[in-house]
Amino acid sequence: MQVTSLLKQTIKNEQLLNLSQKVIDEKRLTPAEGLYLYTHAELSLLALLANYIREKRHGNKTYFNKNFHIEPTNICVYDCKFCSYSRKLREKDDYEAWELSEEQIYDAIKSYNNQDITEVHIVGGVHPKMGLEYFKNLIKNIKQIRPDLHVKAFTAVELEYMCRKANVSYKEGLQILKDAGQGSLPGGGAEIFDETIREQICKDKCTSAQWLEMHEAAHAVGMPSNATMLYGHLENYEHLIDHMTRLRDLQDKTGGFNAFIPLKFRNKNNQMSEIEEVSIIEDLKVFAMSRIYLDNFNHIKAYWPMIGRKTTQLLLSFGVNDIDGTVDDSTKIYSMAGSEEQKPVMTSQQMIDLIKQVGRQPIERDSVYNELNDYSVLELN
Ligand code: V47
Ligand code: SF4
Repeated sequence: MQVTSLLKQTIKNEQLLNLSQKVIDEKRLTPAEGLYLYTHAELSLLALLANYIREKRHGNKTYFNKNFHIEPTNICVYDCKFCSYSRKLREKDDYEAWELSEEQIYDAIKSYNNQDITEVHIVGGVHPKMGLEYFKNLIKNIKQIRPDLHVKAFTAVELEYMCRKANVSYKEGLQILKDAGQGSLPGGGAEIFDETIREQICKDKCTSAQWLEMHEAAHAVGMPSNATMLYGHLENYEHLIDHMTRLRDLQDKTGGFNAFIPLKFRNKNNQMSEIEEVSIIEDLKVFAMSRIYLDNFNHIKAYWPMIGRKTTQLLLSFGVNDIDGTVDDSTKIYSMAGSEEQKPVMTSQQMIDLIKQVGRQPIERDSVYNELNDYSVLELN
């Protein structure tokens, strides 16, 4: 398709016109071209291009799932400067530090026994005493209680620590967890791959190379995963393009990523609180550029507990085709960092309404994007 005469009349910059044509023709942007688009394009052009690709690929389909989280602990050996959630072991009497017992975790799983929930998302702080063996048994027991539940668990940061302590390779560690019943990996811990920024915001946890290596190993043993990108702090557009380029390269190699999830830095109660949160314009830009640049990621997800429901609705016109799940007020990472969603819970009906209100088609999916129910034609029973 040719760039229309309307675009030609509105965009006077020849290079922007050429890049727009390239995106419309589904040709891959180089890092330099991505950076040019990031720095020169109006938000309206990014929206147009991102929505064009989104609709070409998914039409109006907008995915959500029925899930909840378990955060076994917020005690963490690391000290990420943006984290509002973690506490040190010595602060255990602190009412804000928690460590769930196995029984508490199994009770949480059992409390969903009569509900058609399909996924549990398990992540937490990196606790010095919870290792590979502990989590292997935990997953085994969870699967015994609820065999149909998909277990999406552990960021690459938690996994790197577990494997190192257990003295096993990434592949060996992941295979043990897979055999216990783990289905996939969430995308956390990626933050920003650029080493100079990483050094300033989270220098003590797994490196960018280790994060990528862990996900490559997961894909090799047959576990798909997601990828995140923490934006709106010290980074600039070059760092965002570099981050996405490293992910795009790995996706070319393995094809194992399901979704890309930009995460907006929230500034309450952490060591980076002096940094102002970016505007909604920036949010829309980051998501639209993700859709445009990451041509080999099928799904761009807006995680509503972090970005809020209203922005999530807007983002459905800026490249996003997935809004995560019902969550059921089971995660504290974002409420503790100051998100407007202080009690993140949406019923399935609310998720369906949110999607329908902006003219999109609500599709319930499972954790690997098989379509389960099309709520544009079905009524929730
Ligand atoms: O890696 C922590 C982020 C991530 C803050 O894969 C913060 O489906 C902003 O990765 N401001 C963990 N972000 C959560 C995560 C995730 C969430 C939902 C779905 C999926 C998925 C993955 O939370 C961390 C870090 O990047 N984070 N603190 C903060 N103050
Ligand atoms: Fe620990 Fe994760 Fe918080 Fe970093 S972001 S301090 S690894 S809980």
